[in-house]
Amino acid sequence: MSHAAERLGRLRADHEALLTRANVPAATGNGVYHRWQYPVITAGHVPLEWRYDFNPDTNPFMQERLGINATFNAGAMLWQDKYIVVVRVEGDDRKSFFAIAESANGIDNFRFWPAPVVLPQTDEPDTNVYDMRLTQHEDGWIYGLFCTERKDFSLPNDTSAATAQCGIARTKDLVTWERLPDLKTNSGQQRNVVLHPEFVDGQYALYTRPQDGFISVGGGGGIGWGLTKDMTDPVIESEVIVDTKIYHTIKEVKNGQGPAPIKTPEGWLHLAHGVRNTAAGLRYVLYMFMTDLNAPWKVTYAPGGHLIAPKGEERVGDVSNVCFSNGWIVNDKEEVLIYYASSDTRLHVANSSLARLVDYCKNTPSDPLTSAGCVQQRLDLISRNQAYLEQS
Ligand code: M1P
Repeated sequence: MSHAAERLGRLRADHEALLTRANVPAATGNGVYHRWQYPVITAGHVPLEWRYDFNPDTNPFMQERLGINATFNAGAMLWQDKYIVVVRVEGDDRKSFFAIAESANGIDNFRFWPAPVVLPQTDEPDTNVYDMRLTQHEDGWIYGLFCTERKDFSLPNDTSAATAQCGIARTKDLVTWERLPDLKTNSGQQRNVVLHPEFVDGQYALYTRPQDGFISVGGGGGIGWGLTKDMTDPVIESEVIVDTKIYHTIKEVKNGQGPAPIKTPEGWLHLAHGVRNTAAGLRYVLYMFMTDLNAPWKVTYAPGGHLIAPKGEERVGDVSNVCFSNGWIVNDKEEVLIYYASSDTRLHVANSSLARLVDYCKNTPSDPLTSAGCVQQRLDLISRNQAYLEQS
């Protein structure tokens, strides 16, 4: 057997072992959600035929020809009884693309579909695309909203200058995608735009994230909300802020809507990311809030602090100290699987339930915004516990 053939055999065996590895629940959680020991998708999960030239004549050393750097920030949905994630796959060349992987239980054994998503282009081609949010809209389409990044030609000599806007595609089968025009708003740039699953006042409703620059949101105050009549000509004339950034909180620098919200009898459940600055750079954590069933732009419950923050190995990666989520799934048992990425490198799952997440949102005290207020919250909890222990 040639060296190339023997090496390919070993690569295949290792790949299959990774794909079929059973996931294991992590040690006791906090009662809100449960982490799992292994990431659900890593760069190593990407099919070998996307990376290697299998022909020993053209690849005698069986070298990786097109490497994969990271697999992260995935949209998610149930599709034909399978848990589907639309993964941001990033090549060694830094460009991201979308690829779908599926699993029978949503916890392990994810396998990519045979080929990446072919995303049609607009008249202004994307340089880079990432972070697709999937929405099964009541109009019958599945929409994928994502960030389209292009060179900022107003700064021709700055090779880092970029612009971010909301790209839009839709599909009925997750295989063939129709590209729609990019979203137009009155904000300079947009990222983390998400389509609400229902019409509001007969219009499409979108969560936005107005921002002045590519990284800095500047005057853009938080997660926004706007309406558009037509997704084939998507224009938002005015945005209101649903959830603002606030000094000395987990969302002091910026925030962004995660996946499309989940409808419950008690309101819409939202997952979002909040960003604060530290001496070691930005820290991204996940947090939740709920909005009114009939007015999804009005916050009804805002639990203080983070839901999920990067922990242990999750803290290290290409962009360290980052938790980010743009996908979650509710199954028919009302379990909620939260797909979150760590440090822009790999994808994890945490499981919870609608009941637990609603309880979390309704009963976790809001951030009192001062140390003295936080001490008072602890004192109240301690005295309630003392009273409970004395009478039980
Ligand atoms: O690197 C962390 C995240 O940074 C961006 O998010 P935001 O627009 O909120 O700053 C995105 O590029 C996201 O993909 C990335 O995970």
